[in-house]
Amino acid sequence: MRTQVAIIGAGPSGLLLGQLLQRAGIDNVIVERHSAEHVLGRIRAGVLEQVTVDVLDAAGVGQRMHAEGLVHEGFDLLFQGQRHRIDLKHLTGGKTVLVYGQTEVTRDLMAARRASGLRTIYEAADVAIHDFDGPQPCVTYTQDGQSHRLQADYIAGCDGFHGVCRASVPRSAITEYEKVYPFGWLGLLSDTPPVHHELIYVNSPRGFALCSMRSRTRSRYYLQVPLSHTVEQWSDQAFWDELRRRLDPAAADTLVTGPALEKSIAPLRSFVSEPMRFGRLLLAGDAAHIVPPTGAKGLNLAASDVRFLADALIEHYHERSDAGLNAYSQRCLQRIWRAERFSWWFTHLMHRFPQQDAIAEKLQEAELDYLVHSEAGARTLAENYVGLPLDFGAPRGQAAPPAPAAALLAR
Ligand code: FAS
Ligand code: PHB
Repeated sequence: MRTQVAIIGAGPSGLLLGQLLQRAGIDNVIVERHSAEHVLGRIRAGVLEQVTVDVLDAAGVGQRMHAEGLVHEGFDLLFQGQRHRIDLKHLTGGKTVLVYGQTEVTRDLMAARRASGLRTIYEAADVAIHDFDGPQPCVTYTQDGQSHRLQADYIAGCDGFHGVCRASVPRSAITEYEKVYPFGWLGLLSDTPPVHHELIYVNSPRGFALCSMRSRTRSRYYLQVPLSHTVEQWSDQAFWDELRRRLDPAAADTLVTGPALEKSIAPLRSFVSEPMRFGRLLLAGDAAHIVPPTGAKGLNLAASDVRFLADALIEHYHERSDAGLNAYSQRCLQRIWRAERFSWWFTHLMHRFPQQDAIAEKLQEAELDYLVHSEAGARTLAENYVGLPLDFGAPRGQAAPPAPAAALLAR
């Protein structure tokens, strides 16, 4: 079998890249180790930046997102028992975020891929990548006991943090930066109306909590828990009782509880691998970086990687130029490190760290107090939360990045 681009992983990165390339007439095959149902069953991100919305529109999968997604113009910070609204729209000159779950994004991308007729190989075992430092890379895998080989011009490593692609790069060719946080997020999904019409980020003496949502009838809540905890030790009732203890009285009194549709504990880490290109292998999304979910950046960073990668591959095939491929790693990493810094800062601001001493708690409260009383302070939080522009930090006068090539071609 042969294709132009072999994509490893059918999560949002792989599916979005496949769709952008297909719309530009570039053949691609996705090789995924799990079933589509398994991929859809993972409950993850909930908040989309405008940059991500634009890329999904360029991929032709924006219809349901715009119909069902919830435009959010702000969120609340809750600390010392008081709620303070961060007015994103006012502080950023009109920008907002869209609440639309990663599961739905993935579902929309899967539907578009089925309609495109492109090949997606699910439940592929023993996936391995070869010769990506030469002109003829290939992917091997087994399925139904048969061995298969997929020749390609390029391999896109969209296989997440635990994937095979980054692991296949010689250690001497890659640098990894990592910080593991001493707590996890216990998440619960329920068919109950959200406790508030916007998100509430909580810094309480008992730890962090987040009140989020997937729709006006489906809620997503998180509690900071010690790394030693397992999901089995948290009954639904225990979850709701602890969430109430971390909320202000008004929210605690109006919280609607119900059975968990899903409950899981996610570890928190900051992770970046550099560079992101190794010959004809290019990494995108969680395969190259991880952020603590506090700043809602994981899925959004994956989308901007994919936009840069699709633009570069389209430029290679349509304009016979490798400028985009040569600049890919540097363009992604500049945006990645800014999101890593914001996610690290927001995580430190909102969580209680084990052995956190009294002064650390007072300094946290002082920073929160400053943020909610200073327009300048709140603006730094808001502009990072809605997502920095793609050309942020470009030398003055340098043109904004071109519209996604796929979007131009789609017109
Ligand atoms: P993904 O990990 O989503 O997808 C990678 C795909 O590659 C998977 O389908 C996997 O099965 C496949 N794969 C792996 N190894 C393979 C192999 N050897 N061969 C073939 N296929 C292989 N982000 C937020 O913004 N907010 C959140 O609240 C949030 N919560 C999260 C909770 C958890 C538990 C995790 C793990 C992540 C969370 N994230 C969150 C981040 C998440 O949304 C990611 O940023 C997003 O899934 C990135 O998408 P991908 O890069 O496609 O990686
Ligand atoms: C979510 O809804 O899953 C979510 C929202 C905002 C975050 C993290 C997770 O910062």
